[in-house]
Amino acid sequence: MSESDHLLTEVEGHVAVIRINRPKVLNALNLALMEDLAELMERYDADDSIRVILLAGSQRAWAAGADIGDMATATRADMESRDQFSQWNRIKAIRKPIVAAVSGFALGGGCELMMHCDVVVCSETARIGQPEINIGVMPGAGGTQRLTRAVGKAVAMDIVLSGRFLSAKEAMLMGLVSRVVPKEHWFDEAMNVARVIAAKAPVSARHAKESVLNAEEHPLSEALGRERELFYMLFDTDDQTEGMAAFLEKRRPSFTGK
Ligand code: CO8
Repeated sequence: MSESDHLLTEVEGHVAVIRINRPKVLNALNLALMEDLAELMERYDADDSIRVILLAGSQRAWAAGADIGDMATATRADMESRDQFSQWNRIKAIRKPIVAAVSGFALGGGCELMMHCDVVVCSETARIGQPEINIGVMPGAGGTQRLTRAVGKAVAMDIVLSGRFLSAKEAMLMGLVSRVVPKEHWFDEAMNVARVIAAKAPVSARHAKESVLNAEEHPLSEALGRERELFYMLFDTDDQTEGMAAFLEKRRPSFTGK
């Protein structure tokens, strides 16, 4: 495992694991961490040997939000000149699947980071929310938009305006997380999901991710048009030939990402 101050990384097969590591502040997200996270993710996105990125917090906290200490005395001009959302845009642009392993607090910017991930595996202990209103601000990294698209207006309003924390079970019922598992399995189950996705055809995974995300951003007819294009493009890949041949020959496919 290699180590920076706030992010720990390791690679297992085709899965790159990044762990957020600021335990003293419950993995609060500061500018330097977000910059390093965006850079690491871009590096893995460009690395052909990596097929899936697994982003994890600790058992106690996925991330308890943006670092309040960094913002407490900031003015509007300070916040604008930091241009912190450019790091979030870089993470949004990652093309490979990102699996989130979430345990404990996923709050504010932590919930927003979770919503930037593609498959969210969540411990039954998770507490998820957008409590910015408790400290005199509001969500700023997509919390009012992605949350509303995921859970609908009435529930999003409740979460954003009351600042209450959801249990993992509630979040699951609302479609905000993909799976809830017993607390001792939160990381292993996320790793299993990452391994399963890493065994699939990588170009299919990238195209499928793009297409699902298009549902959030584009009108239906436009997104359907792009889906069709992405589908056709896969017929130019070796992995389509291999996948279908393997099925007909009743053997496991061996995907190369070509
Ligand atoms: N920032 C900085 N420090 C934090 C944060 C945070 N977000 N959350 C917790 N900490 C620190 C605490 O100050 C405390 O430090 P110390 O031990 O030095 O006193 C330590 O972590 C442990 O926290 P608590 O003692 O409070 O632990 P509890 O178990 O009692 O409570 C809670 C845990 C409920 C998670 C509580 O710490 C809490 O409410 N934290 C703040 C949650 C919050 O308001 N998050 C939203 C922040 S604003 C935001 O995310 C805006 C996003 C905008 C876009 C993103 C831009 C980057």
